[in-house]
Amino acid sequence: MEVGVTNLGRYLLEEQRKHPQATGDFTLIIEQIAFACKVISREVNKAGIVNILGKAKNVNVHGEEQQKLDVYSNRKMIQALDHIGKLCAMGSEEDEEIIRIPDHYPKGKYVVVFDPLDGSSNIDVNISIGTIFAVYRSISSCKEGVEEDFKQSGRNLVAAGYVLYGSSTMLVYTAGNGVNGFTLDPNIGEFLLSHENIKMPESGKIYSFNEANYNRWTPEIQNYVNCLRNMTERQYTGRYIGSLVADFHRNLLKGGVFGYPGDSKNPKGKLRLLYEAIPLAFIIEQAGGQATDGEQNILDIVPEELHQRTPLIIGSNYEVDLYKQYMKGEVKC
Ligand code: P6P
Repeated sequence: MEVGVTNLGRYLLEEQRKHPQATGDFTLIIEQIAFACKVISREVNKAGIVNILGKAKNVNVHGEEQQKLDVYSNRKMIQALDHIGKLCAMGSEEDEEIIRIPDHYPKGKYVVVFDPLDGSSNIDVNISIGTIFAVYRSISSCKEGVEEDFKQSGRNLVAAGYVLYGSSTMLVYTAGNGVNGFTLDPNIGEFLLSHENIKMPESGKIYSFNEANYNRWTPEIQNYVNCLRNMTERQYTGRYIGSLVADFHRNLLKGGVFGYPGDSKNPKGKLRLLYEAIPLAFIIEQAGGQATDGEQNILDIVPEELHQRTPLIIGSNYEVDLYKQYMKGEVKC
């Protein structure tokens, strides 16, 4: 498809036409997510001007002080989706409980989970942040008992994507037929196809770990990172932004590995399975890479509760395969 003049709406319609049974429900969901993220982008890009910086009064489910933009972004995502009649329920990093569709709105056959503004601790220092989302088909009756809708592995995903609020605002998503990137032209308010059929390099030269956690890692993880650091034939460089979407997006385009493993203080690591690891794992697998928790493919893990954490090692096949070999003690540098 012609890059540069294809907007997201046209791309979605072209894709929809490839599926004769498609009703347009999915197309509308993605368009509404894109709309919410345009609104979020506007606020993120003026946060330094309008006094939207600083801490919101309350804290989120994880005891972290909610930045006002966190709260705002969460509200925008919910408002964009709750009334369209295509969803059975939603799940958000910012809400402890499942978000039900109000009774006065019709329900639909999809479930959407999202981290409305990941990396929010970076807002005040003007570092790129992002929205992460994933779309499932509902498997419940969608009356009560929708909890089971959120206990689906990534193998059931219909779509997953993220929006990166960086030097430009970019939406990257997959519906299981490759990964495509759309860059927001703020002058016309449209996401334009800019990165068609993104493919992850088989290997890279970037490793992205928070090495401040080094002393809490297992010896196997320490050996792996030391190996990358000392591998003279490949000359790795360390890059760590501390904003998952930004670290992920750089590696998706350039190759390499991002890791937030478990450690002696947080055995399950810090990142969330349902609305961080699984969506990114779906994207990376569609782009030719892979994601593991160290023992199994992230996409094979069935979530047991909305906010559970998981170790996440994600990136190019070479670096992730090497990690798995280190975890099994099969290799030493
Ligand atoms: P640490 C940001 O708070 C976040 O959730 C992710 O965006 C990021 O990858 C991670 O935490 C950074 O965590 O412990 O390295 O600051």
